[in-house]
Amino acid sequence: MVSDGQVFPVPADLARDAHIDAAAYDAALARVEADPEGYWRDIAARLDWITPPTKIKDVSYAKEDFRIRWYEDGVLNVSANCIDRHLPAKKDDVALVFEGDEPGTSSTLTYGQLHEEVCRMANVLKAQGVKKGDRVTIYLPMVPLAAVAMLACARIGAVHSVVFGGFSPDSIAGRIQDCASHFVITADEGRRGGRRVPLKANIDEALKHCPWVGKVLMIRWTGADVPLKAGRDIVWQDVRDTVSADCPPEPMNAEDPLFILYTSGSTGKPKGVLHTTGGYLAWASWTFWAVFDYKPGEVFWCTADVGWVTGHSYVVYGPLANGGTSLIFEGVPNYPTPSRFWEVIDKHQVSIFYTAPTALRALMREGDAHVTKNDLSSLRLLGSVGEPINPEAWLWYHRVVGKEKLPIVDTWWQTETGGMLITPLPGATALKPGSASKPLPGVKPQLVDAEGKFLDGATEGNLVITDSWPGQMRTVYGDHQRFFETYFSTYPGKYFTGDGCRRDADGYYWITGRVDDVINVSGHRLGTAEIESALVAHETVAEAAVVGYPHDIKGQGVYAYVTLKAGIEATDALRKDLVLWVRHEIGPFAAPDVIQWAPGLPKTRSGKIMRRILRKIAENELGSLGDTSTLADPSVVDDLVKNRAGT
Ligand code: 6R9
Repeated sequence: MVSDGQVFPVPADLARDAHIDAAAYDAALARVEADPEGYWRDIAARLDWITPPTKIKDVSYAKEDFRIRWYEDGVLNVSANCIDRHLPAKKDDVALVFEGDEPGTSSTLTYGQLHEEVCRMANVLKAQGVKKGDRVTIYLPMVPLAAVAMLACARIGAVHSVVFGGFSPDSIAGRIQDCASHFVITADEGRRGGRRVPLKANIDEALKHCPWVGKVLMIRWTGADVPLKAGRDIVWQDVRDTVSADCPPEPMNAEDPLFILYTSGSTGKPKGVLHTTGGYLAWASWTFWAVFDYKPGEVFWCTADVGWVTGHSYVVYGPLANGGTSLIFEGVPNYPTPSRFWEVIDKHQVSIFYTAPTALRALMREGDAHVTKNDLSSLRLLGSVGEPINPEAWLWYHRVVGKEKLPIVDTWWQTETGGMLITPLPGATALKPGSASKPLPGVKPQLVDAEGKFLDGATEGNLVITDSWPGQMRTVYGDHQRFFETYFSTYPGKYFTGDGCRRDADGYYWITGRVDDVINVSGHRLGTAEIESALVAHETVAEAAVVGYPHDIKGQGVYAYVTLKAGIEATDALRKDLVLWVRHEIGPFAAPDVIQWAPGLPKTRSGKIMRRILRKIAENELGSLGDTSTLADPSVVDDLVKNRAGT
């Protein structure tokens, strides 16, 4: 590994002013061992409780008495914690900065204004019959009203399910069905990279399969002339002023659900990851404060969409729970030019910038001048999330964006974890390019072998977490059994992350990527099974197997092996058709990069597809295909190797 030896110490000035320096980190590690109850109580004390919790933690990962509960007798409201508690002191402070897709379109929302918008939307939801515990599906562009919609749900105790604006009508319908939501919040259209996204049209299409959805609240955003369905569709701008500008926050139990967020696993349909109120917010709030070392008045910019967990925790809940200023960007990194990110940083004087390696790799290719022609002196700290960052991209980020001065926090976490678990603390942790470094205090990672045996010292294995933290997911919505089976049955008594990982002699963790059938394409998490089922739903396809392969920009690309039905001709036109089909079935980001026609797939005699071999062929590691003798028909491998598609 090129950079193992390279270590970047903590800059002295940063350590001096940081919330947590090396001594404080060590003290926290010692405290959480000596007095876990007290440590976790203090984390919860960051929040404003209506009734502070007296029960702190009640967790068992064992099958017989499986349960995960944090702060279970506490009462609070998330929206009150994100807004009301900062009032009146921060009434005129900016909560959200908005930067539109087109340069020159920006605006701000103060905490006072945010309070009014959230209260009004909460009252509209109530007036339309939405009650505590109801699920509300949100399908919006990256605009401040997306945060408002989430907080409005939280205010009245409704459970939001945000669906990323890139998902297709079919994917939306599946997510509405799974949680039986009766209410949808959307916009006429979104904007992205100079193009329009037909959000309302996608909802209309999705709702053909969800006739029980009684109401759609549509925000006029681009002003496009979209049809409205009488009796079902309501326009936000028409109803906003018909309701009161005040809405008392609903007292919620700490373990009441806050949101559902669908994410891909190795098998089956996407899972509804459920997060609850107290533990999730405590963890989002503390990690934002600790890892970004956030100071009042700073502008924080996380480029993730609110449709993903990173947007939930670090665009909306973490920053606002800290009374911070969060920037919401509607656009993409390369529109209108590859300078856009850096121009936005100068324009809004961003202090802390948090993005994904895939964006950095794409921008790195465009040359340094796009970055260096901007000032960037407002920046104080950089962050990375979503996939392993290769040392080359890390070093470029550090040198060109960070002028060799700014620390980079490479934060490892998952939808399931609610917030960061393994990450440097900028004032405490020396950095190694490509390593997410060390666990946060109270987080207990271990590496295990295939049998679940703990591996000590410098080693490589599967990453498990042996004890709970407040932000841990509580269940798979509607399928508690699946929650247990997916995460706690592979290695009994431990939470299995699905990631492979190496630990070096200094105890630094290096995530090596997923060890299951999940792939990470441009930081978007995709189940290969989902893409396969989309492909076989096409009338020409008999069978399909999808694997990931290394992709320079996206991290991983989608490589699909497709067996056509008898008599169907394998043409380039059909190949294009299938790519479009997957875009249409799931969303553009899931489209295969490569389709290889496969007369047969390598299967064991019991009919199981040997993905290991397919992965090797896709990765062009033809010398290490391994043992193919157990295959029902070893000759299919020769054909696949011979006709391998160039990547
Ligand atoms: C937050 C988020 C989770 C998966 C995770 C891992 C990968 C995320 C990473 C990282 C290496 C990092 N991942 N952060 N790998 N270094 N800093 O991305 O959630 O969409 O659920 O994806 O992403 O493989 O298991 P999610």
